[in-house]
Amino acid sequence: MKYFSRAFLYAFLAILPLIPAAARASDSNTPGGGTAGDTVGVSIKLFSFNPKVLEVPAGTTVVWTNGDAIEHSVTNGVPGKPGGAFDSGFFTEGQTWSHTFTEPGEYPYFCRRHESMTGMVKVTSGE
Ligand SMILES: [Cu+2]
Repeated sequence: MKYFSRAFLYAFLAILPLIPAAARASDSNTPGGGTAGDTVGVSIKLFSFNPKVLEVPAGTTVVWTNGDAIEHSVTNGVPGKPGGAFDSGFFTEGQTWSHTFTEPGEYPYFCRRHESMTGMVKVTSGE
């Protein structure tokens, strides 16, 4: 009897670390926006945003990942004329920055340090 209870305890301890991970995965699939948008990634590599133009439904969280060994920013607006809707500040290789788009519209953005780097997020109503 004692053997079985110990085995059960070990089995429980073995799966314990998996529980928070499962909870996190579940949370990331149900953002507050409540649309099908979920989370979409944009990669930054070789001084460009990929995809350069991204169309998402309102409520979507966009995550930019910097794959360059140099700092970049994701700044709303066009070079020399920031829009003010969002600005990541500088982040470097391996780091991410995310923004949730709640209002439909077109959101151009650029990198403050490299003016050739531009991109666009088009947010649709999601209906
Ligand atoms: Cu840059």
